[in-house]
Amino acid sequence: MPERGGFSKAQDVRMSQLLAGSPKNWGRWGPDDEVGSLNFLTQAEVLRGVRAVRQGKVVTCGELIGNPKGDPMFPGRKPTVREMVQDKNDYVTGKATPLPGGVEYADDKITMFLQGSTQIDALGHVWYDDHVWNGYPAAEATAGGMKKTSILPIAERGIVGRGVLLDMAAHFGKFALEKGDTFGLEDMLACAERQGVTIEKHDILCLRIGFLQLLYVQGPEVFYKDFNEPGLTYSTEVVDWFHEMEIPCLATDTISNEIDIDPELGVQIPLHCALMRNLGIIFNEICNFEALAKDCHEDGQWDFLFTAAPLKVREATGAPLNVMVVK
Ligand code: UVW
Repeated sequence: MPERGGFSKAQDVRMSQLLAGSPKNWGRWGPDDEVGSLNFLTQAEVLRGVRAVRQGKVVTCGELIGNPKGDPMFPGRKPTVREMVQDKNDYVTGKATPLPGGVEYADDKITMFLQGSTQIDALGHVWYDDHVWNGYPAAEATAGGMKKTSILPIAERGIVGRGVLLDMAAHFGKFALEKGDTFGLEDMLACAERQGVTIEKHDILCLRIGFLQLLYVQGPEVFYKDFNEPGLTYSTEVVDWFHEMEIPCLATDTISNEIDIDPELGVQIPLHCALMRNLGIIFNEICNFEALAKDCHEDGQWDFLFTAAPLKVREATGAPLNVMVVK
């Protein structure tokens, strides 16, 4: 068994070294699988999620697109642009002609990064060692569009099961975790205990970090300076726990679902590699858990039916959606 610990920043750690002995679900659901750990969400698991519905409350967890205060974006990506294509003025100026019967309509379009708001990553979105989820060669899988492990199989299947929210920011006594703040498995379990909720096998794990809300408070200049999102940190214990608990989906209100740059190792987004690429866990990013967390603090119910279905975009690396939970 390859060594799984003992690495340090000084060693210029490669992901292939770090994760050499890390568990993998490749082949577990056959050589053609493209939905990974969503396979854990069987009909029985959907019904377990339905049993978490006890009040009939519906909360949506999509982030606002086109927020005048800015859309939270991974550096390098461009904000979403929504343009009006036709409005009432076009009829007034004669640019547009009413439909037969005198009906008029407005139209618009958006240009956006598919990863530029609340979205689900395709399983092939991130890789190392030239292979994406399930062992597909990255060169073939991603050539000019995702030929394998695109968002489409996930969009066709949908994500429905029992979800649990952990308010990690509140656990640390903060409104929001700040750049570079990290936490690990023990913190998540302590948070669950404090909230009085049990994380069960096959649960969809939702983490509130609060960090993206700081964009609206601080403004983009301060928010993006020395950008290093806070979040869950890589460790063998974290990876083994996700593996043993057979977690199908990790949803957070940050852009990357993990601390961007590991403070100990200096590597970037190792959990994308260990959890998404190796275990096939679906990443749902840039959720807005503000309303959900507020509601959970008020009624003490931290579990719910979690439902999500990204848009069916052909060959895409990810796709936006509006996550919806029912309590
Ligand atoms: C990267 O930033 C590379 O990915 P994600 O949007 O999944 O965080």
